[in-house]
Amino acid sequence: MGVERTLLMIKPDGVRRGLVGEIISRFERKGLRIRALKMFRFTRSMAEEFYSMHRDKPFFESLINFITSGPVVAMVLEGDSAVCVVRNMIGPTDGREAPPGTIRGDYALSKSENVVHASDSVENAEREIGIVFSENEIF
Ligand code: FUP
Repeated sequence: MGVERTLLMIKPDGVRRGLVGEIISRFERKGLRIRALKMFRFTRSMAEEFYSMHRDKPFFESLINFITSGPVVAMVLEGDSAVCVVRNMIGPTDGREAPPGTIRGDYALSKSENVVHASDSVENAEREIGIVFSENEIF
């Protein structure tokens, strides 16, 4: 609780489909502050570190292939209870099950290509922000 920072990332499918502006505007309208923002492409080793908790999962290889397939747009969002608020706004992992009104519910029809990523805890947020951004890129 209190003011938190979280990492929100528009995945390669979201960038390819031209959803960047639409997605960013949802978070701005909600009242979250953008503290950092950039477009970049994951290297393989950076992606493997980012998703290290999934290393032993059967979908790991396809996840790494997908997340390195094109540029992503990542941002640090800040606000009251930001981790939980942003997770609720993106919806559950599988776009087929995500309710309408959530980003995945409105734009995804897949569990693997699900448009966005958001940190699931304050600890993971700090870890992920540290992988993606350097201190002088955060305002
Ligand atoms: P989420 O926190 O909702 O992004 O979901 P997870 O941390 O469980 O999974 C991270 C990513 O792995 C998902 F966004 C997509 C991918 N994944 C699959 O491709 N297949 C699965 O069965 C589960 C996850």
